[in-house]
Amino acid sequence: MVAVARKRIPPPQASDFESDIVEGLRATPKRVPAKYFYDGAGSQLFERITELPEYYPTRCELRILREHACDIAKLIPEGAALVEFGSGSSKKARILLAAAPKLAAYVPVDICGEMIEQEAADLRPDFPGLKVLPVTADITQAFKLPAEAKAAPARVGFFPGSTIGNFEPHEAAAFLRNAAGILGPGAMLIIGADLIKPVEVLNAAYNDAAGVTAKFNLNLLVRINRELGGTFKLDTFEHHAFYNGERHRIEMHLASLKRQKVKVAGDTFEFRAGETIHTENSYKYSLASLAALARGVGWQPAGVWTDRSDYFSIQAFTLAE
Ligand code: AVI
Repeated sequence: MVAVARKRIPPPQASDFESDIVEGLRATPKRVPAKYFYDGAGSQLFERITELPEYYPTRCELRILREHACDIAKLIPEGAALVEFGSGSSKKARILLAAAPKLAAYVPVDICGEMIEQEAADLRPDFPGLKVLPVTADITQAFKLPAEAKAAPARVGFFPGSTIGNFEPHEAAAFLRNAAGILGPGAMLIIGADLIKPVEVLNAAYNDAAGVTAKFNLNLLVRINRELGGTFKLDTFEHHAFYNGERHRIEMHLASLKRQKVKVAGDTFEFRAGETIHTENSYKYSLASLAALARGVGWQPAGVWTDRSDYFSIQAFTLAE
């Protein structure tokens, strides 16, 4: 008898979203990774957050960039390539690109390939001398730069938006280490980081009067209901955001208003009244604490700019040759 090799059919794989959500809801305390906020509706809600009167970070960062673009540009070597980590709309990079005509290339890097290809097409006519070389990649992992960016005399990383604040401190250190590996010896890195400030200002920024941040937080449950057959009743969960002064972070949670059971992806999860799902941390740094984190993985402080209230910072670091 001839043995016939049976083709092994792999079992259907749960998506990362499904396995991360189920694992997070099984954990104690319950948690969900903040990266899942950004579906179509979540991204639009975040755009609205950036325009809220209470949400100062975006306004402060744009102001610092506009006021100090020339000083920042002075640190950028002739012929360098600017590599933006998680570029999105490239709105902030445009300010640097306009102030530093000596840049030879711009490499926007984002997980959403479609969006950066579109942004690249929009940028090219505005900066005709610049090579725009989009890369689709996860910025927390190692990825290769295009040959032209590798061959440039220097590479300058750009990581605005205080996205570094949404990483746990060990993840932030890992990001800085990964960026050093990608950009290589002699590189520079320009980071936008939110600063520690009076607790009332912080709490207001994440509890806006119009309720947009609450909607942004609750949209996670809408997404779980839609994509994973969840049975969350939105009016039985409430947005909670507060500054945790010991850990220098805003914590966002969704609190169950009653004892209840919820189904997600075929599993049942029990909630006590008042029990929360921890949905986001937004770490706030001091100039010294971010510098210490960066120094720990080889980046040396090279420049700092803040707004008049010292609410937000743009910080530059360099790597030894
Ligand atoms: C994207 N990130 C820097 C925002 C922040 O402030 O941590 C996300 C956000 N969460 C609530 N409001 C804004």
